[in-house]
Amino acid sequence: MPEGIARAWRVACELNPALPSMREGFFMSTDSAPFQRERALPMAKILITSALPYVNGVKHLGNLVGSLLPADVHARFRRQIGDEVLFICATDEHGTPAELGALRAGEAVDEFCTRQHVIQADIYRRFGLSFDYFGRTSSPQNAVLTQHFYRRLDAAGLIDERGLRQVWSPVDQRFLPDRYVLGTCPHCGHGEARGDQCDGCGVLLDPDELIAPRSALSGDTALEIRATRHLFLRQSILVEPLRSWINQRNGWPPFVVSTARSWLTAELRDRCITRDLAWGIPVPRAGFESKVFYVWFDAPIGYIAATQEWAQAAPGRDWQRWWWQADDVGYIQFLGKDNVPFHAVSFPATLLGSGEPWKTVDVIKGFHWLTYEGGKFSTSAQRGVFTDAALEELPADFWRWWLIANAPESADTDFSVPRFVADVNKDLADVFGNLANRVISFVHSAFDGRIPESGEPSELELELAVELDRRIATLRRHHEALEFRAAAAETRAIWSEANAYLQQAAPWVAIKSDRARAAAVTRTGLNLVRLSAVLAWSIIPELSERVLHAFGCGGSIPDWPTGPCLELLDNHAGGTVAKLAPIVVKIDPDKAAHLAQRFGAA
Ligand code: B3M
Ligand code: ZN
Repeated sequence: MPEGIARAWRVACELNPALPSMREGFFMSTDSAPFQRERALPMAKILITSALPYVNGVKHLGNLVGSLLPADVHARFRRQIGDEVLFICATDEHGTPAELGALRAGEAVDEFCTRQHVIQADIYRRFGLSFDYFGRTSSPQNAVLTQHFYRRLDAAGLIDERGLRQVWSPVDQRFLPDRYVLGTCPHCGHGEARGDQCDGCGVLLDPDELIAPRSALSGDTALEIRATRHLFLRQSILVEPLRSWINQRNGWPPFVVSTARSWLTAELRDRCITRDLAWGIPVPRAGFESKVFYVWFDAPIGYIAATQEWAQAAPGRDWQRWWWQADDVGYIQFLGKDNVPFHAVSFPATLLGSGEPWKTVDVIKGFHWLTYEGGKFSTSAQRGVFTDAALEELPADFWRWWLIANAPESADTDFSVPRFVADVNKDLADVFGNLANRVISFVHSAFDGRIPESGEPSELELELAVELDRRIATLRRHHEALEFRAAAAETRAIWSEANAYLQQAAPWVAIKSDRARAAAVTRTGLNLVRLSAVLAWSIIPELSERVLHAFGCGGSIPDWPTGPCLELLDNHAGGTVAKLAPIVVKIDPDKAAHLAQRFGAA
């Protein structure tokens, strides 16, 4: 340990007797003990899935923040701390939304899905979502696996064939799913009510309640009610295994636990897992040739199937170590609150009911809604900020930052253009961007772009280091506990701390009288900038990369800092720092007005 640091450390101990990491030999150790706190999930192999976005169209910011983005931030963080991560997602391609989407687009369903999958994959790439694999539930793997689960459940006596009465269209020559039947709502008179729900008054409906029902496909009004047969998963007899499974889980947000429990206490209904659709996974059973599995039966199986796709895409990959007898894997699912019952009850029912050693989820991180200027984001009504439009306007990290800093974790959060613009300008431009650009331009004007080596840390740097040690430990705890808003707030607090230090230490003043002091402060400032970028990388990867590139260390996963900050801040390895163009350009009033006009709720 350099003598200067050792001396400084002794002073730090005097300054702060409560220092957690004050043990003998601390500096010698390269382990991360001071930062190792109790972790929500202490395993080092982490499987992460985001709810699978429906293929039927470009998603809005609410979909992004409700599953995809926090999953990405967590995957990135886990990679930074050295965990082995597998981050899997896919498009959810079956069911009526895909069929209707294709119908509207005038395309064959499979072509429609292929095209939409590519569009979504491209958007997520541009948002920096670091999936290990982005698959499709229409893959052959998913068909094989879904049929496998059906057979296992059937063999276990968990499948029941039951007669139902359903709407038949003579013109379409098919049974119509509830939402394919349109008509007048008996409650509010809305003329475009669907057979499952009225968008006029929100009431849940059955198709036979509609006045003057007609087919959404052909307009056929000569609809009949005919007998048909469907398969039911007998969830009711799985209540006790499910209850004890849920009781063994930890770290779920309270609302996720209560949603799951409410499904298990209210008499759990058997679930119809087949549909009269042409598009979907065929049901391997006599008499079911014209039917497919219900989209919500095959979609979560898609997590496993997409892992198989990933494994088949390159040699040396093993999907089973993530899903089969994988007790050493920590599995976290990210999803919006409407998806909780399917992940906390239905999918576990499939996995447990199979009687096979499949990996089930450890932590379900559910999210509330992002509302849009006081109302609902809506894909069907095209209301809100859509992910493609968002990227046309501003860099991905602007959106990523705001969404994570305002993630709807414990309640709904409202998006509004003025709030978004104010927050981004303040946090990213005034605090983060300003910090990076100010320090890097100073090292160029005063030290030729070289990280200065002279000068020693003073008490000011010691206090700063002690404070940062504490803050970095806190930040890591927030990430580990999946507390996204708190993680963003702590990240911002670290940037502010860095700015406050520079304001106080003022190297641009010191340089006039004490070059060694200016050197020490500049070195500290540069390391603060680098550290700020490393700590923010999971949330704003692109901005962070630009900063790290200036230090010659971009392009790879930046390791989470494990040493004491006093050492980190005094580091002069690396030699030079490249010039850095302003990394965050503020959203000016004209642009803000344009955003308000384009995205403002009319
Ligand atoms: N596609 C619904 C949704 O995007 C559905 C999720 C499937 S997760 C297996 O909200
Ligand atoms: Zn109505």
